[in-house]
Amino acid sequence: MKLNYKFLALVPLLFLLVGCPKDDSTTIEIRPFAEVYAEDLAEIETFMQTHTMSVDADYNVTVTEITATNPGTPIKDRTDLQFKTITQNDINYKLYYIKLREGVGENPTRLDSVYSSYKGFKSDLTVFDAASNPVWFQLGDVIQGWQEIFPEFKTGTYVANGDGTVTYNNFGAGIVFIPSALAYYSSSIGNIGTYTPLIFSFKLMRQRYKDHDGDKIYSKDEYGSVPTNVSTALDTDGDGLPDYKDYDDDNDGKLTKKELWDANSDVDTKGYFIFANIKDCNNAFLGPKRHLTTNCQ
Ligand SMILES: [Ca+2]
Ligand SMILES: [Ca+2]
Ligand SMILES: [Ca+2]
Repeated sequence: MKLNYKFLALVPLLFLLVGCPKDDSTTIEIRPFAEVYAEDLAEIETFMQTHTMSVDADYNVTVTEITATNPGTPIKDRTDLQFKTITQNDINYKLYYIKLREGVGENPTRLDSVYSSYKGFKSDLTVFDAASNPVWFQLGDVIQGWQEIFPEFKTGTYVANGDGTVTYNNFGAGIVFIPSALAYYSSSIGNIGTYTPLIFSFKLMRQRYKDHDGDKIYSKDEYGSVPTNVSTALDTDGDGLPDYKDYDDDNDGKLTKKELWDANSDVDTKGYFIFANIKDCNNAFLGPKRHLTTNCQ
């Protein structure tokens, strides 16, 4: 078996974008999604029934097994436990999570970058990866479970202390229980075996909106509605390249950025076009935005 790793600089295990292609000599059996999910869900729900968690003042989470000498409320019985349903492979995956604190700043979308500290562990409490100091990464480069959960949280505030350190306050913090199909599934990565549900506690300090095609419209705005699934991204000209990756959304030969500059479209303090203020061909808001209309330059 050959593994392809795409490394981001100076980052630990979580940040691997992993492919697991077959080579000529090895056949990898991919198990049915429904069969694996049934096992994963049972493992996750059993874990939540048999374990309890504590949270310190800085939102560090400690999970321990419930025993006679270590009693506690099962995670499954916590009133703040909730789940998000992710539908794919004809399966409604339950992504259980707890919002310890939502945060007070911005919600990233799955297209954006986040600055996060985290701890990842398996249901036997083995920690396979952790970053106690926050690190940046693009959600598009990491496991799907992260792309799904981070948009549910907000960033915090931060102050520079003048000595090179920064203090973060009121950041989002949580824990998430990820079925293997939303993680590495059939791949074996480090000490994460195949078909392994993963558990993460995490904090969301900051986020950065991305502009994939450099047209000065944030990807989150070009995507379409609220990003929930990559396959729903808008592709105005139908060329297979979604608007957020397309320099010329309406394929009229004039760059999106140039169309909007020439029309004196409003920009924010960072020079990005204010999406809500982009007008249509008639300088109104009644029709499709001007850069999405081929006869309007
Ligand atoms: Ca853009
Ligand atoms: Ca396109
Ligand atoms: Ca155009």
